[in-house]
Amino acid sequence: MQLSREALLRAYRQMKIIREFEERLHVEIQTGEIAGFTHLYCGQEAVAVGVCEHLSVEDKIVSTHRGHGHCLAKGCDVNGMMAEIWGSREGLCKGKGGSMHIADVDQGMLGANGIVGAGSPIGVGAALAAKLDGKGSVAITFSGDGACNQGTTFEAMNLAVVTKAPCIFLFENNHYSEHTGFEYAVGTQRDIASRAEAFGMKVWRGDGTDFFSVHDTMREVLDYVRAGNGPAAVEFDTERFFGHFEGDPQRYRGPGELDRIREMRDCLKIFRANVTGAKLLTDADLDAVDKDALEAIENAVVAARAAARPTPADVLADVYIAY
Ligand SMILES: Cc1ncc(C[n+]2csc(CCOP(=O)(O)OP(=O)(O)O)c2C)c(N)n1
Ligand SMILES: [Mg+2]
Repeated sequence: MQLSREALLRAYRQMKIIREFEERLHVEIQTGEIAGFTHLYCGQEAVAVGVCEHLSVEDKIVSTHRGHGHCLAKGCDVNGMMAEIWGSREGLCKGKGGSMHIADVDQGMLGANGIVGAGSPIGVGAALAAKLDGKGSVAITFSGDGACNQGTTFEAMNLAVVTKAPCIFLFENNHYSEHTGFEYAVGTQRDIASRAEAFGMKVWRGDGTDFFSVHDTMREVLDYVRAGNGPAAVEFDTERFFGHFEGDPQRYRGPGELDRIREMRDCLKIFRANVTGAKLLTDADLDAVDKDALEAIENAVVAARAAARPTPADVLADVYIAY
């Protein structure tokens, strides 16, 4: 299905915002101003955006330790995200979550997660709630190629099948689990989707470096799950441009690998080539979005840097719900 000019510009802007957010964090983290561990999503933007452009706030997503892109794509505020990572009181979680524990329930973003594989059971719970609501909304759990080996993921997939939960198990195969290649660590012949299929659900596969492949694939997956057929799984082949965490020297990469993926497998370059080649948008249209996204990120950094930090008196607030 052909997307409107407005939808194409929006998708590109979302991807570009994530890219600039991550590229800027990569620089800012080296100043020492940002505390905590950070895993950058740069390179995988087409997956988060190709998925979330189909969703409403009623649909829930559950993210991972590499969650900034999922949050931004699902509608979390850029300034609130940046302030959260800076540890500010004005952050989305008042500066208490930081990079790996950002959540925004109002946007249907149920949380990033420091525990690999912990998101899948949460997603099944959200999907069961959606099933009870009966309004056709879904839950999507993002997982990596590493998380596909976790027992929690297996249990969640089985539970979703037997309860016919409208849950989508979405695997972003970026070829590494920390420093371990998926060729070594995933026993099913490099194939994650077939593993999900063995649990009794329908599966799809797509090219995670191509926004259109993700978006088209997700239209089919979502139609299937929203129609009440139970869960589904989808595997997208993608690339991460930075280390596993910020500071990772990446000695496990092959010679020239990073240059090659930045050159050949960059979802932003691929999007630009596709839409300009098909004369849907011009380079000038996209350059204007680039400029706008850069400004938005610059403003977010200035605001985050100036924002107040939590005080000692804030420490025990928001820990427990008050009834
Ligand atoms: C239960 C658990 N085991 C190990 C870790 C340490 N750890 C953090 S991220 C990660 C790799 C995850 O790989 P993958 O699922 O492919 O996600 P990616 O980092 O590629 O996005 C590991 C082993 C953890 N956080 N939780
Ligand atoms: Mg991985």
